[in-house]
Amino acid sequence: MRIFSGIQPTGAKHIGNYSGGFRQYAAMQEQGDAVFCIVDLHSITVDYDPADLHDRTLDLAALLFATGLDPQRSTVFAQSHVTAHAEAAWLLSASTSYGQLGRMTQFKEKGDRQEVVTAGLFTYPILMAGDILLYQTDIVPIGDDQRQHLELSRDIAERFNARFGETFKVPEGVYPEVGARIMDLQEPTRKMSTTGGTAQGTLLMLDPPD
Ligand code: ATP
Ligand code: LTN
Repeated sequence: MRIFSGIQPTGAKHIGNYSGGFRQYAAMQEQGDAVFCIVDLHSITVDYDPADLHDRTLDLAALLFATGLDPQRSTVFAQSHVTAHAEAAWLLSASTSYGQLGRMTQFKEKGDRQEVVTAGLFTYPILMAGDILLYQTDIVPIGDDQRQHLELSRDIAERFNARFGETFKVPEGVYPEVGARIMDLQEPTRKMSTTGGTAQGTLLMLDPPD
């Protein structure tokens, strides 16, 4: 069984990421052939500093190993090192509807916070679909906030298969039974997030115990 997930090297990682991401990754690597991708190409869709992104990519790899990913068992890599990800995004963009992309709530929320809304932020879910479909993925461990993107990935795979013949496995999302969406501790109507939450309401994985 092929397991695949991606995680962005932006922002400090918080207990929401731990609950929906890290915790599931370490548990799932026991169940099959697991591949984890540090999705640096996703992180350039919002404003970023190149040197900082480089450092954060390495820091995130360290955090993945520190929380239990075993490099002997799982494959961990940076998305930009495998050019097929960018290529797949272009090819799959021709099987993705514009209307469906416009309904993505993450695009609307993140777009509202940007001074300049890039085309990359809009097409971001196609890059994610390519990540998943390239590896003939069976299951994708993610948090509930990524449910809509995963459904879009499934739709793209089905549309492509119907048009060109069976090519891609249609992936299933796996969400934790408890803690699939940890809310901000100050603004409990929003999910905990370093990009969209409040600083006081976000508990970081590397915060000191007190
Ligand atoms: P943020 O919102 O903090 O910027 P993110 O969702 O954009 O984070 P990642 O760090 O790539 O980006 O997310 C890693 C994993 O953490 C994903 O599977 C995502 O679904 C999950 N996740 C993110 N926020 C939460 C949350 N508040 N509760 C549960 N899972 C979450
Ligand atoms: N969009 C996700 C990160 C992500 C991902 C993926 C998750 C990029 N590619 C493939 C699972 C599978 C996010 O914002 N957390």
